[in-house]
Amino acid sequence: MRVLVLGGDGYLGWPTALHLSDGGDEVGVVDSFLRRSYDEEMGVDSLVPIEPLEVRTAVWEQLTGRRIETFVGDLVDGDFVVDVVRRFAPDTIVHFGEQRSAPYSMIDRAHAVHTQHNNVIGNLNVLYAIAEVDPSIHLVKLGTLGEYGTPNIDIEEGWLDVEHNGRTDRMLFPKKPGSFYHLSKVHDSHNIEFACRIWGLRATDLNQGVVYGQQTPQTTRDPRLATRFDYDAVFGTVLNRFVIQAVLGEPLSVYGSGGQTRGVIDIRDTVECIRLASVHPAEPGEFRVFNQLTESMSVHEMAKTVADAFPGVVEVENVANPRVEADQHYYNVTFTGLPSLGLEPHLLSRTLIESLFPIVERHRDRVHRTALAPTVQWRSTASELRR
Ligand code: NAD
Ligand code: USQ
Repeated sequence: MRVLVLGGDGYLGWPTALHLSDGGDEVGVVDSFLRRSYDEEMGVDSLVPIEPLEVRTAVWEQLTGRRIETFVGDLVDGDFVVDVVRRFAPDTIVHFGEQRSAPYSMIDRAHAVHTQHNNVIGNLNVLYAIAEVDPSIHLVKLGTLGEYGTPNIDIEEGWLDVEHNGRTDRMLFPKKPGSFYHLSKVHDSHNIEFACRIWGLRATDLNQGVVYGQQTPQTTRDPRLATRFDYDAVFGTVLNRFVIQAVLGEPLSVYGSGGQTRGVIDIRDTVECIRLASVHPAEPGEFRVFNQLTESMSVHEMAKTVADAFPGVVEVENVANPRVEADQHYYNVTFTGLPSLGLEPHLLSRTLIESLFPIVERHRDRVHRTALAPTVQWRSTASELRR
């Protein structure tokens, strides 16, 4: 297959590009390096040092003989997107290329507008490029489990059979997301479903849970192939942050009571899910949705799992929740699509001990401890950022 990975310089896009290239696919990567510019804006850096994209691809080619073509540009520029899709002529486009932090989107008006403009317009340009260049291209789009929120009913895979006043229909599952970032994903999903319906495009929307981990079998072949690992309160995700806090001897920052429950997934399972979705494409006209998680647990259980696995003393602290979210709720996510395609999940407790604690120990001196404390307040329309 020829696979174009949008956002291929990011935390998940880079290891996915390597995983697919290693499996024999012809891979191209598109990125504007927007994520690297957020580091400068926030005054932080990935815990694990990362090389520029051209170094990464050169090292991969030296080691494997496999070339990854790179295209540097902005998905918000529609002409650029059409040009790349025409030149690379992919069978599959995997779309990771969005602003992906909920706290970043909630800083203030400018950051909310940037997030929705970047994500919604970029995705719309991708849909137009596919429709104009080759409608048979399969779009594999990274959505998020948080699109659904925490409804008091089972969460189905994207669609819901509804009976109302004696009539029935199959509707998109109702969404109640928790940030302007998560809302941008809902808007994307609606635009994709519409494009499948009107132009007959084929798409898989992967509603993925919170990812943890930093290593895949490909990224560990050379330190220069490492992917990023974020720990700060804006871009760091909960499990990665808890691991870093445990190693540094800082208390694990459980927001509120910690009863809020989320789906989680190991980075090695993320890249494999993308491969599985790509080799088993949606049908023409089909808007297929998979929920992409391997375990679900409350934030309190996540903290306990990290504390139990860590070979030392760990303190857990309940801090005032900067977000607006339910912390006592029903949560039952249907998750059948990807296991039916053959996914065999990794489990959190093993990954912590075998991979995550040693990585953090190796790079602990790079942590800016002040960046660990949450600064973005959901209830404020203009949060103060501490640097
Ligand atoms: P990331 O920020 O590390 O990577 C995203 C990449 O996309 C970056 O390299 C960035 O420069 C690029 N990008 C963003 N906007 C762009 C644009 N307009 N043009 C070109 N490139 C652009 O994020 P990630 O953690 O790798 O997440 C990738 C995707 O997966 C996102 O869409 C995110 O919403 C989704 N996701 C992530 C997680 C997680 O826990 N990390 C969980 C669920 C879903
Ligand atoms: N949380 C804590 N303590 C922390 C950090 C977070 O208790 O130090 C809590 C949050 O309040 C939230 C949960 O942990 O309830 C998850 O927070 P997160 O920052 O790990 O994840 P989130 O903001 O939801 O976003 C991340 C990724 C995003 C992806 C999403 C998947 O940044 O790109 O879409 O996970 S999901 O949550 O399933 O929508």
